Amino acid sequence: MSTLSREAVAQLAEHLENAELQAQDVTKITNDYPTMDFEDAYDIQWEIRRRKEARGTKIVGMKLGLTSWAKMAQMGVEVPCYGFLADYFSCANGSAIDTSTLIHPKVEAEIAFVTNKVLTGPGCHAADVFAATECVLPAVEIIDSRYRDFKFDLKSVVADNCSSSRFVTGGRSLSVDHMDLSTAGVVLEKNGEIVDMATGAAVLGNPAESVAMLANMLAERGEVIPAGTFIMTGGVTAAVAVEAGDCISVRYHDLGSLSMRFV
Ligand code: 0L1
Ligand code: MG
Repeated sequence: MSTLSREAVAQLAEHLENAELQAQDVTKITNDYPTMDFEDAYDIQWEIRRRKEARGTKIVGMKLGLTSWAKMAQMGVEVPCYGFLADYFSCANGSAIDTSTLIHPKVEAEIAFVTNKVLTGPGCHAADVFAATECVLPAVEIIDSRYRDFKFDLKSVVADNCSSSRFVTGGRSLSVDHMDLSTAGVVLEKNGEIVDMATGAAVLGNPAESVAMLANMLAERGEVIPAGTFIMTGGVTAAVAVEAGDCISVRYHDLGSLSMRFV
């Protein structure tokens, strides 16, 4: 049940989107709206999405955040969240990412899905996801919370599009029949040194569970995952802070590798 007026939702969406576009950090919005609920938070996120689409920005995918137990514990939250990916978030594999447009970026290694059938909740489960998957491929998310020093609570994060900022994908796509995602290994290197390793099981036991969770969460708003949706399922590794001068390289079992540098 929403608690915020339409005016407050619109004003908070403008506030958070401006923080993103101007790379200016802000304090968490629940400081001023302590009684706002999750429906309000998603209302603000969907209003940010509507604002971007009204200016001609295309939505090119969805992301789940906080889908690993380790990351939920690190951030002090207990449930995952979802956000959208805008066209200008997409950066080519091997590209240089401009940190002057970001506040305090961090990178996360993820496994992404592309669907080929609509997925509808409630009750969507991993088997539905496997049956509706065109391919899986590697992805690296660059998160950039608009909140000062990454200090937030989950409602504030949801309103802020779950810190979505940039992403890199590419590598090699595979049919989900040809790999066991839960044991697929990922090695994350920063400036030539290994900083984290994980397997797909870090994400809810299997990243397909994350896609099912997205379908079930969208159903609460009467939304579905359309066929052909690119979905990033959440970090298998911890989020690693980066700054200008850093190079990131991620190697995936069977799915090739991704790299980027920050300038
Ligand atoms: O993609 C993510 O897991 C990030 C979710 C938002 C929380 C954060 O900024 O760490
Ligand atoms: Mg992520």
